[in-house]
Amino acid sequence: MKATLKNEIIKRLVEANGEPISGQQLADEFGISRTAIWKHMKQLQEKGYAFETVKKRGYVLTATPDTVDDANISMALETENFGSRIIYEQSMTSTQAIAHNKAQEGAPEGTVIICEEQTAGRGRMMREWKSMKGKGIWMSVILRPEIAPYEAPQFTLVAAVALTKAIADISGVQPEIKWPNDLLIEGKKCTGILTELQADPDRVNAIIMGMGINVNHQPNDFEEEIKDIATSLKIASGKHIDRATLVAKILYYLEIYSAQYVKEGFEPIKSQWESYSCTIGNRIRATTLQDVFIGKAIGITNDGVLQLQLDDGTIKGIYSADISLEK
Ligand code: BT5
Repeated sequence: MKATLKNEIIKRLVEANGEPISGQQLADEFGISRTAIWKHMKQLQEKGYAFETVKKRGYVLTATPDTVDDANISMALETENFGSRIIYEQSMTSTQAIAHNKAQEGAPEGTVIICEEQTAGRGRMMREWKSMKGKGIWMSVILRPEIAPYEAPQFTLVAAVALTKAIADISGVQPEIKWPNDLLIEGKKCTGILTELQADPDRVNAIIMGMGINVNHQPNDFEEEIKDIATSLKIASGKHIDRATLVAKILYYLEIYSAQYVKEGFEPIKSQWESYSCTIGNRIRATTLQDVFIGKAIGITNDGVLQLQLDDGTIKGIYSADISLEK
């Protein structure tokens, strides 16, 4: 779907880089009346965009709101396709739940569902995911790779690499990946990934890639239950991060790495994953649904399965688990 007209107007004013553009010029370029342009500008102002009107010469964009709305993300996008459809609301139950519905209705690959606040954000196994208003990135992306269902968990690792690179580019802080779905900074969780599937027995229809990132939280913003285990990019970098720019960068890397994965498999991405990992080489405890295994994490396979060397020397492949460091 094409970006909305309002997004196009904002993009045009950003590209003008401080040069005023007249209402007439915008009207001509977009093929609508000057009054229609004026109405769009008024609505954008209500959303928090600010314009200086330079006498007789036109509009200059002077401020954008601190939101992850579609206009703000669109103007930073560098993707071919991801993010060309963005569904944004102030408040959602869970972007994951809405993305599932949209995927079922046939939403195309790269559709983004994003909000300022989730009232029922969730982690794996229906755990709660805290999603404070205006502070983080709470988003789900619909992917439609042509892969078999058993390959889908690898997308968590693909997303982890994309997220790590985007966060490092924008905040200057390099997170570490804790297998399978956490990003940590100095041992504390800044990001959680939730990969869910819509599939037939032999074919994936959609992957719903959920990503929760603590961005501009101050230490006091975290709820009691997570204040000792969570951190944010602001706490780690000391600076306020523009969330919309970070979303655009995440989509940029996600598009590249998911296409690479579909074409070439996990192997080319694996070495990057390993370079960011804080799991490999450590003695860990892996709690699966059925058992607990303790051993040294010696690597991941080309399929993304964690290889654990148990104390009796045998190697155990772990497909899904919660892990913690073991002394
Ligand atoms: C995850 O689960 O880490 C996946 C989180 C995915 C959240 C995104 S937000 C957008 C999309 N929509 C959703 O509804 N979900 C996705 P898991 O590994 O099960 O970790 C959950 C645990 O992390 C909780 O039990 C808490 O201990 C902790 N936790 C909850 N909120 C947190 C936060 N904001 N920051 C750090 N840790 C948190």
